[in-house]
Amino acid sequence: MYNRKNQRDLTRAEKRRLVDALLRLKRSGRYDEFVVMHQEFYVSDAEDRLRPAHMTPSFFPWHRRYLLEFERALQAVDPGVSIPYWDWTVDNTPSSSLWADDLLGGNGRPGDRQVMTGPFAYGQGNWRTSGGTTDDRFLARDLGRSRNPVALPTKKEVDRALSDPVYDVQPWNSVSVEGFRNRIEGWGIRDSRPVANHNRVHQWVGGPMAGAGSPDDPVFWLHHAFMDLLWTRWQKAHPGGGYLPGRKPSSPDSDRDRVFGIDDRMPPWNVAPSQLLDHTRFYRYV
Ligand SMILES: [Cu+2]
Repeated sequence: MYNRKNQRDLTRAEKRRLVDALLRLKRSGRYDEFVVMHQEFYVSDAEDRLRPAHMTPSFFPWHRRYLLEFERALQAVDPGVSIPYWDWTVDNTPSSSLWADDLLGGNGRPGDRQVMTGPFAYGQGNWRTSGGTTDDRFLARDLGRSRNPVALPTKKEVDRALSDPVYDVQPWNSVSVEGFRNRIEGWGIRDSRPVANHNRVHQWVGGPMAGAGSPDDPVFWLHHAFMDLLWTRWQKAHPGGGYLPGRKPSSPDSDRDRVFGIDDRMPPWNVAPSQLLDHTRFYRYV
């Protein structure tokens, strides 16, 4: 049992240890395996394949297990480290301490959006991204998306999602118009709703965070730890709610063989959502 802290409450020493552990995982090649895994499971609902990670009810449990695996890798390097969370409803500007030189470094420069400051700047020699579609190996960010500005979601927007008593609804994908899961995951492309909460944060950061190689930017872990924390808050607010669907949707639903019911085992770990509902077996949020 260990704690996950708000990143704004990390001490200097804790930031240093986290950064060191990230850099050591990168050097060993382990870090890039996690980027590849995220790309591999980034299946969209336009594809006729199993969909454990995105546009799907198992968005929360899949990412919980994914973060746990990553955290175990970090802790193999330094047992005192855990993944902090970034509450972007509060730390919502490019001048938040998150983006300082002692943690994640700052915004990308104009032009190629290359991050020039902090431990993950290409020029420091310790961070090559692996998931990009171009040959560029530098970490890029475009905080606020300069060409087509976008704002981080507000507490009000998050609270609206948290107040939905239903976990997820048919058709269990990116066009589910109600339900906590897609209100937080935030797909809005196909039915002209604005991109919301989780997805809007990926857009706001830009660079690799805007695509399937998003874990190439270490802020990914802090963002998804906050998603995980929001899931715990929703569970607490709606004790009778629970994960849905209880079973795979039955025929003729086209998503029958693509989404995971509560006891269906998710790749690549072969664990079911039901085994991941209680985070207090692993860690606590403080
Ligand atoms: Cu994400």
